[in-house]
Amino acid sequence: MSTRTSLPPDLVVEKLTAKTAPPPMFKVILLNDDYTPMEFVVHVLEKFFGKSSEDAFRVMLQVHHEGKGVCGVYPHDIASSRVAQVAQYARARQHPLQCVLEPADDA
Ligand code: TYC
Repeated sequence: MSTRTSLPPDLVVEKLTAKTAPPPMFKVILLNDDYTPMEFVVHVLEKFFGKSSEDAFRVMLQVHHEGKGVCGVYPHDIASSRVAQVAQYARARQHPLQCVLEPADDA
């Protein structure tokens, strides 16, 4: 009666896989500069990336010492909107803080 039972099982599996394939992910990378106050960077990491104060402080220090660090990993629309929000928030307060996108997926 049902046509499903007569379908080759591999066709069903392929269709489900294509429907649930995850979107490409992007890292939001925070860049160091010599002028933005450390407290402001910690505040941005808490406000826009949902970090605890401990995590925000750790990421801020990593960026300060190593030049860059990952704030979070998101689908493209969310990642680019976080970058734009941070740029606008920092610029409105005369800080040169910058973050950029980087593809997170291999290949
Ligand atoms: N280097 C800055 C300072 O010494 C602090 C800082 C940390 C700035 C992280 C930007 O993404 C940054 N005030």
